[in-house]
Amino acid sequence: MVRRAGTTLKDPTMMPLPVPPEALRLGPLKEGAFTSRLHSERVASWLGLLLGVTFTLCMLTGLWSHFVQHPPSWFTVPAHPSWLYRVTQGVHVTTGLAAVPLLLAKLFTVYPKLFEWPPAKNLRHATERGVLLLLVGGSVLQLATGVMNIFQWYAFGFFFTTVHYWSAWVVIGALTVHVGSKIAVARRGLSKQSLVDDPEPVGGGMSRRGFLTTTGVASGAVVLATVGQTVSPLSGLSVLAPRRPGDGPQGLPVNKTARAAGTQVVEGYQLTVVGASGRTPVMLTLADLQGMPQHTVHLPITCVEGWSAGATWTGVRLRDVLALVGSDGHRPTRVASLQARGHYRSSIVTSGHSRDDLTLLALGLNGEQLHADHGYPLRLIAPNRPGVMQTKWVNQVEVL
Ligand SMILES: Nc1nc2c(c(=O)[nH]1)N[C@H]1C(S)=C(S)[C@@H](COP(=O)(O)O)O[C@H]1N2
Ligand SMILES: [Mo]
Repeated sequence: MVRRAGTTLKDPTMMPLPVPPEALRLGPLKEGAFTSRLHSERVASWLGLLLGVTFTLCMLTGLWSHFVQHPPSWFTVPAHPSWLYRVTQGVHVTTGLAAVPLLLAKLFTVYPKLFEWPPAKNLRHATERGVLLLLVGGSVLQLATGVMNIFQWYAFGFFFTTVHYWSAWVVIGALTVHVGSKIAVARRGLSKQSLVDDPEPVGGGMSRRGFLTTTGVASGAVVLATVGQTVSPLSGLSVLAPRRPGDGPQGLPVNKTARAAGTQVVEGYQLTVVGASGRTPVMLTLADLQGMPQHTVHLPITCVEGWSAGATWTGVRLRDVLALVGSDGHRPTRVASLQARGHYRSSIVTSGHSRDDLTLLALGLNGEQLHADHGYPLRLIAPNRPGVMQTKWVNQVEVL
């Protein structure tokens, strides 16, 4: 979008922008302030399409993750397929990361529009620009907090989950309005005709095609450098992933260590099982738990931050423990830990999971006794469930 006076277009591929009054023609408001051929509708449309696809996948999987962690009363999260959350959260984090280069390229392509003149032509135009502010601000916030969360860098002063979730709704709303108002422009930009109307300019510098290809390659490189944190065979490529399958004690990454959680001391351990009110709680020692029927399952830990790793777990079925206090697992159950503080010191298990054969209170991991950092002496492991809900250092099970 080269700024030009009037309607005398030398290059019909660039959008005409009216010029401000003489006195204001300074800096970016000057005529011809933006000369790059990359500020074109065709480039903006292609990047918009790619962003639309990555954002939609990222949002749907993100909403699913929120839903699973905060299920409404009418919904029971299914325990199967057991790998589902591993896939949806992998897609969430991967598409979010892929969107980073795409968003930067898109912002570069369209930023001359910031200096559009007049700033607001009418109410509709002013509203569209206001919504754009929310869209750009919200998207930058989403991607920045998401990336920071992956690296567990909580430099912001707010609780990540709440801000990431609510700003997602702002982005969804603003994106819907934006796509609605730009659909005609995007169609034109993506059509074959746009290649005729908007040919590759001759001369030096980067071509539009080259810019799009470079952005696509950057986005693909980001994906390859991180996707191995959940796709184990690619873990060797994952130079940017902070955690990979195989890292950590017993071949499994750790988010919170026993030291950080303050749960190293477990002398005289007992599991308290609290049934419906009126029933006497049942206390189980480690020997009691070891004396119950043992089961072995292969299930992944899937951290919401995007890493995941499969492992083999051995222990007692949650179902069998609940039966000791006369519960059939239909009521929600709180699984709590020795940890005194922290958001993830306990989790709720609903009937889809408590009644499932694969839901264990595990004593062993990959053929050994649980490592302290993996929740010794006892941890919850259930299928199709976020890592934050796989409570470690369990010392209480309570039917709600
Ligand atoms: N009590 C307790 N359990 C917890 C956590 C915690 O902070 N406290 N972190 C959870 C998170 S965020 C993840 S991803 C998994 C990590 O499991 P791992 O350390 O066995 O790999 O444990 C979960 N269980
Ligand atoms: Mo996690």
